[in-house]
Amino acid sequence: MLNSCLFLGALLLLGFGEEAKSVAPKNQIRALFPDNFRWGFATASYQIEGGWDADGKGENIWDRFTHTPGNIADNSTGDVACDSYHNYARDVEMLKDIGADYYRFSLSWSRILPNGTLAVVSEAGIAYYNNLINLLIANNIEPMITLYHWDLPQPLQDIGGWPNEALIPHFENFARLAYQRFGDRVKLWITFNEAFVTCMHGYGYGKHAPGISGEDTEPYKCAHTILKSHARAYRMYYDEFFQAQNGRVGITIDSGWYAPLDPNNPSDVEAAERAVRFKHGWFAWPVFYGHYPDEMRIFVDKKSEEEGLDQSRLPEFDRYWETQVKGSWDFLGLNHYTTELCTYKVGEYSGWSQDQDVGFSRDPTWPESASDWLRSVPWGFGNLLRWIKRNYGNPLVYVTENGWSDSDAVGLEDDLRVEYYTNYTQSMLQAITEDRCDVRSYTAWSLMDNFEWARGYSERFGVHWVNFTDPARPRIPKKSAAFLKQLFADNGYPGPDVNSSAESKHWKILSFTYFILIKFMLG
Ligand code: GBH
Repeated sequence: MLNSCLFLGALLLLGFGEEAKSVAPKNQIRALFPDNFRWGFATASYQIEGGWDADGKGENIWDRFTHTPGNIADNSTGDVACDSYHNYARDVEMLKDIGADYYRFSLSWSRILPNGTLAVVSEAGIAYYNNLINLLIANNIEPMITLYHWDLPQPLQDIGGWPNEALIPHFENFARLAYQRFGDRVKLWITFNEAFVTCMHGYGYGKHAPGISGEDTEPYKCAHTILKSHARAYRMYYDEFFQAQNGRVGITIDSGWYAPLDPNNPSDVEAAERAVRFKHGWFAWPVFYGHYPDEMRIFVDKKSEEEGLDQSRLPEFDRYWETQVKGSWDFLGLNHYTTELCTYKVGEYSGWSQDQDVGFSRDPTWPESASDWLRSVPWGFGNLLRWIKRNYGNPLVYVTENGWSDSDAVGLEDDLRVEYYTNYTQSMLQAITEDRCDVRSYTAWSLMDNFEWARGYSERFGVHWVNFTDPARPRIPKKSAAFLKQLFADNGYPGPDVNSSAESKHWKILSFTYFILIKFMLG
């Protein structure tokens, strides 16, 4: 009798145990981010401001590019965009309401310097940013400024743009003016956003302004100028401003995660590693170590030689620039969106995309966004963070962008975006709590729908929906805004964690079973 009772009890335990497990959220970590972890949103000047020729603003390469028919998917422009030039107070209200700790926005160089040079300084342009900065601070939201998010003054393109090293002193002058005029209140500076995109899409593929195609050499030259310009802006801050202003300067580098197509195939594994080095390493390696990654050096040098060139297409930093560029960071800004699969594939022509001998693909089961390049692959984020920790000695990382696109039709019920944010922040949380990656802030892209470059308004990344046909450009919070508001307020995913909640259930079932058993035995 006793035996059969125990057997019954054990069965009950097993059965209830299973049930307890299945009600727990699947694969979710219940944990908080570190106490000092910070949350924010990002935008960029050309994508939101509009006011393209307001109050003396000069023309930039995106004005020129969008005003040339055929360049933008829906033939749209950023002439008005979200009209934040007139609506910045509403943007601050949204940030306040959602509980953002900081706001990452960029300066329109030609709004401040209409010709790109110090020849003319626009006080109206400076006033716009002063008003925004002051309102943010009054609302307890810290400003984080990106100096350059792709909108080069047209006159500087007219002298050759980023492939021309003559731009270095121009950028240095612009940066100095920004430190001078805003640095008393702004303590977080990002020199460049995604130089990769500027160089490859702008000067290689020609899909972004200024629309130049010349993959073999132009992007490499562009990157070289940008890295030097970044280094100058970084060093100059320390020489001229740091003592008085005590801010921090970094650079934002974009990278996907690159995984081997077949993890059991060593050449796929090597291809994936090479892909991360060609993408993230192209910019980050010089910033940390003063030179391009060895793999890039070996591959591009070899191909250049085979092409019969007397010089490698990948330039080199001389001793002076090596010491300037090396160590030019206080934090590493990281923009991450997606993952690609890699295999060994000999390049077909000359240029960055072919020099690495990698073929890229996506797993068809990965959820699709409205952007053909963007799939949801949350584990890639954690892997990239761990790769950064391993390769650069666990640097301080600010995630400066991460986000998801959908189409017009989706509207306010943006469940896929909520899912993306959930899964990606979970992957980051794991990298922080379990692998001790030094990530200290997370910035969602974007505060609101905006001008998505070559895709116009056809791909929406915002957590606020913007009506682009209404002159007032009203903004309405989507489901994802409510989700992030909660995440920010909780600083993670609180609650009894999966194990302990299952455990407490376990104890209840156990005592209940023994109660029945004892009752049975006593008759
Ligand atoms: C970031 O780029 C940017 O910093 C931000 O401004 C942008 O809005 C956001 O992500 C979302 O895209 O139009 O076919 O030439 C992320 C990397 C690189 C992805 C350029 C889109 C253009 C594809 N982006 N790419 S195409």
